[in-house]
Amino acid sequence: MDELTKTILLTGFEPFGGSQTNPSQLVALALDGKTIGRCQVKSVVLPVDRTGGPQALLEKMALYHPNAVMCLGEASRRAVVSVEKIAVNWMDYRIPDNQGEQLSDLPVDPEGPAAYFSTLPVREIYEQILARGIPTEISMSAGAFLCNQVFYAGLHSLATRDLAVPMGFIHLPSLPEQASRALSPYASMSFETSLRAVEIALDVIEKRI
Ligand code: PCA
Repeated sequence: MDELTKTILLTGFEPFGGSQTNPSQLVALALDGKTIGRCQVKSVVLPVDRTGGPQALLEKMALYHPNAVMCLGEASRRAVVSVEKIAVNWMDYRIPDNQGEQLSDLPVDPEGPAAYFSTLPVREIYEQILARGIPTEISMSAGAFLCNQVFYAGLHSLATRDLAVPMGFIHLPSLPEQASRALSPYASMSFETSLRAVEIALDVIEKRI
């Protein structure tokens, strides 16, 4: 029997912006402890909090020493799975975080570079998800809220410590139950489809680490 020698840290976010749920949290928790090839998935739910969010990610990275990091978030009103290519050194929250703080026009790290590329195989993940019949895209912006901030903070931490641990981010659409309750209903994706997309991404990552 193959030994489980590798760890993939998988993160989701708690609900935010008045929502009761977050698909990224549900998908991350559904995969916690799962075995993918030689890898074990360790899942964590991050707070939507300007300090607590990045802090929780960096703490779990220090605790688990993962071989890869895959972060998930919800992008409400996006219709397809978004495999993020770029994290930018900019925070310009469109809504307050769960502590009521709304940061405007600030760097994630004043010492850091303008941006980082994802260090996961973005195009391959996108192609594999698409090949399995799930609508997806390569996205060139993870926004300027907590998802981008955590994505940037993780990549910056790995880069400044010279750690060759691949890290990336996937945004998931809202769930049908969220999108149908909005004043003007919008596009959504079922939990099962989002879960499958993330499993496909983890399969690609497993083969690379
Ligand atoms: N989505 C937000 C933050 C938490 C989440 O799930 C974002 O796109 O920044």
